[in-house]
Amino acid sequence: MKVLVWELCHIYFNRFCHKEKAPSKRKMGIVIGALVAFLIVAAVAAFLIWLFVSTLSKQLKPSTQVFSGHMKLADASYNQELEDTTSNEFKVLSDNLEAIVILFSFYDLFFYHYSYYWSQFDIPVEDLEIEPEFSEERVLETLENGIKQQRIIKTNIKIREITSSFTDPRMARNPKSNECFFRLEADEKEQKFESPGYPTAYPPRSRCQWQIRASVENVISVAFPFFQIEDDCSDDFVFIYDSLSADDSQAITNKCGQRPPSNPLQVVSSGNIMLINLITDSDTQKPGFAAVYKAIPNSEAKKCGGVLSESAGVFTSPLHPSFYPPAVDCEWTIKVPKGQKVRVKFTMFRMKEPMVDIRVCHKDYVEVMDTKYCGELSSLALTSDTNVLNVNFHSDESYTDKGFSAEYIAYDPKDPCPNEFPCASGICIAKELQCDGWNDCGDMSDERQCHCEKDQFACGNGLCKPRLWVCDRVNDCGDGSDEKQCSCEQNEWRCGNGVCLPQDVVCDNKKDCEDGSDEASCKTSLGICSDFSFKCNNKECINKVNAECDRVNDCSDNSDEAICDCGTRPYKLNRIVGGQNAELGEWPWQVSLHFLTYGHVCGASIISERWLLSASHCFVTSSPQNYIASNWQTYSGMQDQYKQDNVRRPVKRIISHPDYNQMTFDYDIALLELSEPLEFTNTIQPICLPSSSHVFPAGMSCWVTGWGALREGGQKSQILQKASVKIINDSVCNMVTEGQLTSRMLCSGFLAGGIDACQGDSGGPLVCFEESGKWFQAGIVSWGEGCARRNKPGVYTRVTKLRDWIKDETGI
Ligand code: 4AZ
Repeated sequence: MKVLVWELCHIYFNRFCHKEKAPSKRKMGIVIGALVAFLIVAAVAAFLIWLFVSTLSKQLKPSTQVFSGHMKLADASYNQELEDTTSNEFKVLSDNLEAIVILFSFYDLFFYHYSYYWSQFDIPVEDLEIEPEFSEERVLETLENGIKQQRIIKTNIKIREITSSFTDPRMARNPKSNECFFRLEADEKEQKFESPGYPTAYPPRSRCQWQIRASVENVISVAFPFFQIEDDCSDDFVFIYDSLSADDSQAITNKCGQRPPSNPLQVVSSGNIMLINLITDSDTQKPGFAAVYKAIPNSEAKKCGGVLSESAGVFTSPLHPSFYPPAVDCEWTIKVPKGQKVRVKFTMFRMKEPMVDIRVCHKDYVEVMDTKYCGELSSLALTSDTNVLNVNFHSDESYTDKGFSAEYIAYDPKDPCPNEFPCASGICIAKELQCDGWNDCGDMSDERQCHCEKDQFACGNGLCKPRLWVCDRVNDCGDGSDEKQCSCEQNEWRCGNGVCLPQDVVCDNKKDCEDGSDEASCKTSLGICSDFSFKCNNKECINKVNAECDRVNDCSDNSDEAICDCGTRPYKLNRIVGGQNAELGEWPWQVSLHFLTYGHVCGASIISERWLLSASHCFVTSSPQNYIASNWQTYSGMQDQYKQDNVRRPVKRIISHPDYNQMTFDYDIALLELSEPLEFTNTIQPICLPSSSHVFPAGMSCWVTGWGALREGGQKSQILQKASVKIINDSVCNMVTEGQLTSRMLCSGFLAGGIDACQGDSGGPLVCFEESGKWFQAGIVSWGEGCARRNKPGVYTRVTKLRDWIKDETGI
């Protein structure tokens, strides 16, 4: 303890060195520093991994700062004897190290354990108040000064490299304790380990570590076939390091939540060591994880790059879709015949790291033609200037991710897109999509320099948009010009359909505009009830858009937030760009309805354990058989029609809306009561039903899902499909459906065509994600003229209009 004061002077410079401070030792708060050393299996150089813990303890509020890092020992070859703390080899090395580390100015150093090197400090409480920061920089600076001074002492050990970073104090393990600590040796055979209490539940406040090592020419691969940790990463999480200490500069990843089997966590180290930490603080009981680990040859794990000279091909980051290893560099040279060029399209791109500015990409990146790309990109397509294109991939020492998968193709620059339109980004799109008002290229190049047709509006910025879209309250041009000429006089209010009314009609508790827009968001008219207010159970009215389940208690009886266990998907999902196959658990409210021996016929959505929502036209047909409940089976938690891992429930009762009209498809809604309740799981969850006042505005992007036909007149899909579609303005919708729209219907899709629901999707949900973090069902797939045709969007049953009927029939 005595030397400690001197030591702190060194770290904290001279502010602590006043002599009168020294006697206050007894009043000192406790500052513990631990140096943890581990000698790693390395042929020519050994590393010293250290963990420095300082507990800054004020009388009532102790706080802990943990610094960890590693030192690389040059010229100290690895020797098995070093594993044994009683061996002479260990003693010699530790004595030498101690001599050096003392110069680092940390005191009370001693070896505790065969693998740990540890030290402890106290800092006077009053000094803590004087000196603000016990910073990463200061610790590192002190350590580096020590290295400089090591030259003057006679030892045959050289420290070549040293790192220091702040670490979550929960990651500091008492080296004397073997509680929940495991040392694993990886070899080519896959072996298993599990979190404590798996698969029932891990205990709260666990601090577990798995140190994995392999022989020197290998790296370590760890996959988690099962992973279910609490959703909030600040309480419970798994932290994986490319090191044997919790050194943030060597972090591979930090994960919590649940992962479906289609998106397992799979990580690889850069060398022959890895540390896995499990921290659990919450009392929430989750099953934890099951993991498998093995050693893979270094050369195999980091194999990447090369010359690609085929006219088309695919290349990926190392080990994709598993996480790529840290510290890897790859270069691909795509070389196609002279006169041709190369187009590269990234079908998946994910290199996300904390604290990285994606405009700079100073950590992991892909570099193409002098530009670095990182983060998560949904569309990246590039074209070369010549017949050669170099693609470089770099991963640094910390944090890795799934990486990328890319397709390339050689093309003739004179005709880059035979029979298609060439976007500036290099991708090709159908010719008809040029100048149709939609940004199909993703870079707007298909919408520039267009000559606007008669039925198109010339935007101020040179774009052409369908005239139908003018004054629809959606800024389609991007510069607002399509909505400008629609404005009313200064003291007037413009309704959704363009009609101008005096300003005082707004929030006067009377619906003046046909679409009710004058009463839709009247925050100030507290308590006044209109058709557009949210009605609390106690009859109070909330004049706020989409007040239900938005995590704000608006009703004094809290009924707006009472039934909100819905609209969430427990699984953390892959985001693969391009594909339209849904993942298992991505749409956990989606149900497949099978009829007699016909297999899948219609879709439905789960609204409670006992009730499904679907379309009347699936049940009310020319055949009475369709209305017999026992002829139907429901499958929940399904993604693949041919897989059996789903939950079957027979139907007890079908309730079709009494006003359903077989001719017009008005009131196309039905409820199915299940004969046995569902149990909610990761893949089976209810969707939120919107209140009757919920607004899904025109232009909003929503998702439609189903196993319906992949194109008009085509086969049904085996794998659940998803499509992002936009809510279409009602007057536009009425126009394109030639007046067939009723107030129980809404349109969604694209006037340009191409994306739509189709036969077999009927009864399935159209769902929209709200800012509150929940999914709400806006529509039920109902009808449309064909599928994905131009100016023929899908028509859906408007759930908000039939919300009260659902409540009357089911109580939900
Ligand atoms: C159908 O026949 C169907 N394009 C469903 C949706 C649409 C068309 C047809 C919308 O079930």
